[in-house]
Amino acid sequence: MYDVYKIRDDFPILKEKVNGKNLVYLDNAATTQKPLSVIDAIADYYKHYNANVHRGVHSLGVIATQEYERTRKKVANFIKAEDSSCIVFTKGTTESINLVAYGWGRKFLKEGDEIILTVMEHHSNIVPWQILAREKGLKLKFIPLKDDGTLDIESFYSLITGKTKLVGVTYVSNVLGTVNPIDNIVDAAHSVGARVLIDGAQGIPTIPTNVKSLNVDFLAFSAHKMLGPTGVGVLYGKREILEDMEPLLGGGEMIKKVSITDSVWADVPYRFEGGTPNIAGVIGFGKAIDYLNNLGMEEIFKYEKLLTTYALEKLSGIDGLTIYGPRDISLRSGIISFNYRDIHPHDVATILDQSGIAIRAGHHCAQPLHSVLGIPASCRVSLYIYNTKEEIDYLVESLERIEEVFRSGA
Ligand code: C6P
Repeated sequence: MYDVYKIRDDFPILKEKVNGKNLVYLDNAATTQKPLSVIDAIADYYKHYNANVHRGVHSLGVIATQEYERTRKKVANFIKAEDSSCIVFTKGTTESINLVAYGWGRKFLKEGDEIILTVMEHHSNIVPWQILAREKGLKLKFIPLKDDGTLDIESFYSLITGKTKLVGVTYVSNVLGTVNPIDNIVDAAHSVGARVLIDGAQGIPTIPTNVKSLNVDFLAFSAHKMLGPTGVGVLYGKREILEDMEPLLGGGEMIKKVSITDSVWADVPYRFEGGTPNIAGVIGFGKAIDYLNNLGMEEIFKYEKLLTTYALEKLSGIDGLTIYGPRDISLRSGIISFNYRDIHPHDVATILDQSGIAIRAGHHCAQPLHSVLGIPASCRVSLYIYNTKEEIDYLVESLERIEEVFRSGA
């Protein structure tokens, strides 16, 4: 196992003080912190070889293009994709899912076709489908939850029909931490000829993943939730599916030939990367992947399980604290949402902030899930590679103090 205290030195922000206290950053599901190697790679690009990609023959343009494309190969290796042409750079998971909706869905779906999603989806994997459903007359169906916060797979089997054309499921819930059974879902969807889109925003950062053995058709994820910069995301698609898709953005970079009457699209993946991309961000993302690979994804996965087990045990000991999501560690990740007595989640987060602790409070862009849970909002702690048991102890102490503050009316 890697030495968590040692790797913390690689993250300059972890030495910051917030409200006079050491920063305890427990909002990793929103975005993770960045190691120096990522920050330096971005600065290096601007300092030493800032140029556009895939255009110039001059030396800087060649270096920038090589570095940009090197990240594409790293991403392909990271998720064990067939090859790097299956990797499309976008600006995040949201754009990747929209690209599937409009590049694939708008072309291939027709009135009466059905899409199955889950009630635990982030808005990013609901709203694009609602827009398309309105445009095309599609039917959206939702897999419900069981009481333990896992998906009701039996219901899923009964929702799936010959009309199902797409099943869109989050790998890991950004609220419950539930890890979904992707292989069962893929098998059932493929048995009726439906495509499968996995929202990997919260799964890819911690679960060692092989897209070939999972046999998913699409996988979307964001660099910023796995040590990389904001403004960079990935859509993985099986090559034969990408080749049949339409671009989302028309413009420079994504064409082979343009006349005033018509255009011919570039090959995949460039067809989907119209305009100047986030070059510095993609290069920085390459360093983030190096960093994760150096620690080892299996080790990261194990450490997250250890820390999550510890956090669940400690949080469960707090009187009046309700945790949502599975208790079985094999079914969940390091995202833990809860409510504390009848104290509003925003109050909890604001008071914890006074102790230097960053957590998220609200609906976490998953309002349908909160409706199912029967709550308007929740507090959310989300762990990552650099968090420690001591930070969890400090969180627990600080939560217990909130109770005292409220009881004393201070
Ligand atoms: N969830 C959270 O605090 P973007 O913003 O495009 O990088 O990722 C969107 C997204 C899609 N799916 C899931 C499961 C997600 O968790 C997110 C982002 C953040 O939970 C910000 S709302």
